[in-house]
Amino acid sequence: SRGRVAGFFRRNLFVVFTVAAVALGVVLGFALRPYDLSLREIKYFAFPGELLMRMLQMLVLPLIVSSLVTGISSLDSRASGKMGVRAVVYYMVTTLIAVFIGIVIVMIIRPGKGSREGPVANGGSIEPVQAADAFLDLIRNMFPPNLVEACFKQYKTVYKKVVLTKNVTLTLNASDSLNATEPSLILNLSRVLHTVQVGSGTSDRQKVEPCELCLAVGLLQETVEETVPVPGSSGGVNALGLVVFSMCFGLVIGNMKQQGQALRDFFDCLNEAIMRLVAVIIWYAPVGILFLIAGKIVEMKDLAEVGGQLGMYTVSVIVGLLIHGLLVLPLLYFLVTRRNPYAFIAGLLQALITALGTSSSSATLPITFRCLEENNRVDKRVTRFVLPVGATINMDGTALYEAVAAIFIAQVNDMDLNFGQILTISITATAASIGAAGIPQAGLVTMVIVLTSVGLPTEDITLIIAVDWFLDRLRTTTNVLGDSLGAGIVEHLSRGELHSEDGDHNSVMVEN
Ligand code: DAS
Repeated sequence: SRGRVAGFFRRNLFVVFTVAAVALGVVLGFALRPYDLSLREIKYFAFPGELLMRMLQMLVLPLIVSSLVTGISSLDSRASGKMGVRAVVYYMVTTLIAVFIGIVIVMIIRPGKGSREGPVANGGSIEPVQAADAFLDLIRNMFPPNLVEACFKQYKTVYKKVVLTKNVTLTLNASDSLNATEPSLILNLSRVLHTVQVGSGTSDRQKVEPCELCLAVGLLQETVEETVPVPGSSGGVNALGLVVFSMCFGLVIGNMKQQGQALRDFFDCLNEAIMRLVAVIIWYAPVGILFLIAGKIVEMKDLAEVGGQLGMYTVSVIVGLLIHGLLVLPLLYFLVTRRNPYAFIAGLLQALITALGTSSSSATLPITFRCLEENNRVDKRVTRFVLPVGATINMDGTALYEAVAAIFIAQVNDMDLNFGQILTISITATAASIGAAGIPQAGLVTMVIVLTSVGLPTEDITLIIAVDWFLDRLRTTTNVLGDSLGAGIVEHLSRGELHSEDGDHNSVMVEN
């Protein structure tokens, strides 16, 4: 009936706008591709998208602190303890299921069989600019801007030479110096030392000053610090540390009965203020997502160059993510809550599309909160506790992707993995997904851990970099979906504690 349709559109106005924005972004992106915009022009064009990312990122730090402190201090330690255990068990179980699905799929489809394809093997023509810029983007997302700016100054010296020199050979001076005809090896993170030699392929190589950027890349090999941007400063705070601190702080002031009331009110008010800011930003989100998608479409390499193996690898990851995200997780939700999981997912559409547009689950966090609390009416005491932790350590999409990518690279190297190695990949893929930051392409970098654990060549990361910007969006969307369904499941399992808490609250109100 007309009334019902009108009601649907009014309730889902944002979703309708955002889906339209994604479609428009794709059309605009493809319309602009023939103009061969330079990377700088693309950056300017996509600025409205960058603006959305920065607005959301500004909210992440205060949101994580205020929601965790408020969420934990509003529950007694017994209830929050039980809720925490349920959340962590859910995270581990779903992440391991995701890894298992990934391994089964990649073993069935076997995308890596046959001779080696891909840019490194057949001397494909990766433009120095694209590879160098892919590298710069990767670094830019991983480190606090001040360190990155210092490196960029140094790197631009190299970068400028790379762009100006004809038929450039970019050699990453390593223990066994890697001589590559393309700078795609620039992503061979595990072997970069402190000098990058740039030359025109003749003997007159100029030795570039030791480059902080290589130092940063060397750090990248260790672990990817999971940083949350600090509003107004150029630094980042370690997200895991922030989550642990906020939980402890919430426990402490939760136990400071009357004395802690002022602080509890302060953080509750801060959380409320943040969510009101989100209500404003959500109007701008469709515009930002339009430009984020369009900018990426203009920038991406010709899909025609994506070889058969890479195509089958992409299909493997997508099939795995769809099975996990649209079948396994909803089934789990239904088994626990006996409710329709797809109605729950319908309420999340705005967050899922934001994850698709930003490819960052931490930037999507404010929208995820709003969808769960406003659309799905999940108890705030659950979302405030479960979401910040989930967005930091629960990444089903990333775990599945890393298992598939590692086994794909083994297949390309004609390396038969025994059961022990498959088990190692499962464990390191799970650990790498916990360690991965909720920022773009974090999963690509933590994959170094998985490859190294089974002796696979880390430079083969470059085989899959061409499609990573696209798969990152899908795995980030799966990550957000996993966190959100987790909140619904934990709420259902904790309804006993929550009602008794309500009972206590009501009884206190009556006394007052
Ligand atoms: N982009 C990351 C996220 O935000 C996932 C990944 O890189 O694997 O969840």
